[in-house]
Formats: sequence, structure tokens, C-alpha cells
Amino acid sequence: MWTGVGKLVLLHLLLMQIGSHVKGTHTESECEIGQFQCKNGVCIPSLWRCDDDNDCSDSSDEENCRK
Ligand SMILES: [Ca+2]
Repeated sequence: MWTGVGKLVLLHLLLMQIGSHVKGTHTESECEIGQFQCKNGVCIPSLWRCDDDNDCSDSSDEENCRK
């Protein structure tokens, strides 16, 4: 269970990590292993899929979820 603040911190760390070693070598259309790609192209950690929280901003991470 992630709080809003916890997710933001995690996202920030993730972005810093990604930016430090794949900068310029990655296209926006591909996500890292272990990430889920939203319909709008945003990559989020797979853990954030189906957690009842709209992380993609288009809610595509909450689609096709088994409840
Ligand atoms: Ca989510």
C-alpha cells in the first residue's frame, strides 16, 4: 500500500535512476523491464498497475484488471 507521498518519492528515485544510465538511448515508446506502459506512453512500475490509483493520468494502468 503506497501513500501519495511514498509514490512520489519512489517515482523521483526511479526517474533519477533511469535518467542516469539510459539517458539518450531510450525512446519514449519503450519501458524498462518490470514496468508497465500506459496507453499514453508513460512508463510506470508494474507494481502500480491495478492498485486503484490512476498513475498513467489516462487510467490505462487500471484497465483490464481482475477484481
Ligand atoms: Ca495504478
